[in-house]
Amino acid sequence: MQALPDARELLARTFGAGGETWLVHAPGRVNLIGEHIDYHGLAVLPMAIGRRVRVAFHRRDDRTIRAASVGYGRREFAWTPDLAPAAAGDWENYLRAAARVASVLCGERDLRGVDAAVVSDLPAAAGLSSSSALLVAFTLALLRANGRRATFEELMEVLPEGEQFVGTRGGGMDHAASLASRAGCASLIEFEPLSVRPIPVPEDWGFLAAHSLETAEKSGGARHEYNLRRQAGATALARLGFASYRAAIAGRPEESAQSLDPGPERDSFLHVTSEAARVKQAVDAMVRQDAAGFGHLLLESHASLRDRLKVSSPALDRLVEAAMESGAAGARLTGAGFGGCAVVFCRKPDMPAVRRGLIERYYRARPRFDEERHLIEAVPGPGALCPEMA
Ligand code: NG1
Repeated sequence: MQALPDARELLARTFGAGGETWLVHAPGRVNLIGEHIDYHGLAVLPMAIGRRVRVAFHRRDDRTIRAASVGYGRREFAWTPDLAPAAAGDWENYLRAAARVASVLCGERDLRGVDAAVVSDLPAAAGLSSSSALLVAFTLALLRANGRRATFEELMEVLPEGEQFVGTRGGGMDHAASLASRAGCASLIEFEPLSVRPIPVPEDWGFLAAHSLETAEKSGGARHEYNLRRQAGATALARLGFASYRAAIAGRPEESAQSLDPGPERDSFLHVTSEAARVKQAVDAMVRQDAAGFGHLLLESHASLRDRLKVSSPALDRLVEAAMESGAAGARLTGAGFGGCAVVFCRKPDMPAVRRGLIERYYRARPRFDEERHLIEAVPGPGALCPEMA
């Protein structure tokens, strides 16, 4: 991968020296387990990673927002109360979503825009939440430019909603992980009520985020499919007469599912309820340092995403298989699916062999492969609100 420009330097080069320069960061995340269940209010276990979006900015005296990003170009718009989306798929939508979110938190009066440079070492559309990291980082920049310090809870009230501006009816996992993760820990994120419990990752456990080399353009084609999965799960719940998935899980979900017709609704219901149980078991396995048990749960999660929710792809299935053939303890697709990354879990001493095996078995035949970009060691890092990110 090309060396990234320094965000401050890009800011000065694009918009001039300006006044005081501020910098905010927001990391991407890899979800270890708990897929396609956050939007049903169920707990998930992601961790923030070292790769992140950085925004360097100057505060302006008017309500104009100007931003530049290498590879995505320059954008400019007026920060008005009634911001509408830009063209579908345009990165300006994340800036506009951040402006909407920030104006809810700041109130509408006397808003100050920014000149900003955005730099990221997170591959886009890869299931590593580069889009949420951009939304989080740009929101924090706008808040800071307006002297508003928002709490984690306040941000979580508005960020997931803000993302829907880009067309995805997602959950809050990515924003919570990007904001509140702790270094060295995975984050058990619960919703209703919102909480984040850091779960220390055993010292000798390692994770790779391995790209399938097929992109998951969630603001484009995969968006519709993603929303259909959410819809199917919600319809199944309503048909069974449960008020929430928590209530369904408290009963006997496997038996309840029998009264649904075979098809996407029943499959979604079974995926969601079984995945919720796997998250709990995975936390226990991590706390007990039971690598074999944890790895097995990742494989079960992948099978459920592939066979029931049908969000995997032949490439992701092959990648998971290649990881296991290479000595991994477990692997599964991570994020929404439809392409993007798999998370590969192994003992740290086995990581070099797993990496080599993946290159040999999966990437060798794929010339687009760039190790720096597509086979990333996911080291559990701090979230944007952690003191070490200030
Ligand atoms: P990705 O596609 O990795 O950003 C999406 C959602 C998550 C969650 C996962 C599936 C957004 C911003 N993110 O993640 O909330 O639902 O899919 O588990 O919509």
